[in-house]
Amino acid sequence: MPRKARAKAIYVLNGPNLNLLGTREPDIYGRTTLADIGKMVAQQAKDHGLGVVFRQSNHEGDLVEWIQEARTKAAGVIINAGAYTHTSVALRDALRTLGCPIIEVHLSNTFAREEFRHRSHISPVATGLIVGFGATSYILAIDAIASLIEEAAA
Ligand code: CA2
Repeated sequence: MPRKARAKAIYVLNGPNLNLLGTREPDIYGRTTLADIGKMVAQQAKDHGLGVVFRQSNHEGDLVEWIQEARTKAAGVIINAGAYTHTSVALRDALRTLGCPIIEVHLSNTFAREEFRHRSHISPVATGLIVGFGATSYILAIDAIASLIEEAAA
């Protein structure tokens, strides 16, 4: 009997300092921890019949390697690259190699903040952006990516 192929998951990747969520700067980033967001995201994806791989790293190279892993293992990628959003050509190059939908998310409205946060290296290679809704940005991103995946399969 052939083994049943395991369905691909949504990769939710988080960049530097997002492990501090809920502990500092609640006026900007809210009181929800990254672990809380991970649970909310997993439940929302489950409601769409999707699995989630949820990861965070403070190291750019980890994020590059996880994006490369996503090339064969992910049905879609949701990424909050943190400050690397504004600096990393390496992340942009890695994301460009993906054939699946990519959603860029941010907790804060980066366009309402300092000028250096207005530029994103990720946006030009993303399918879409969701910014400024706090932890809800991630939930909206799950809904958006689920609908893109459903449309592509129809
Ligand atoms: O709004 C977002 O989601 C950001 O990606 C967050 C990044 C920031 O550099 C981007 O411009 C926008 C910063 C994440 C830092 O998170 C912290 C959380 C709690 C305490 C300190 C930092």
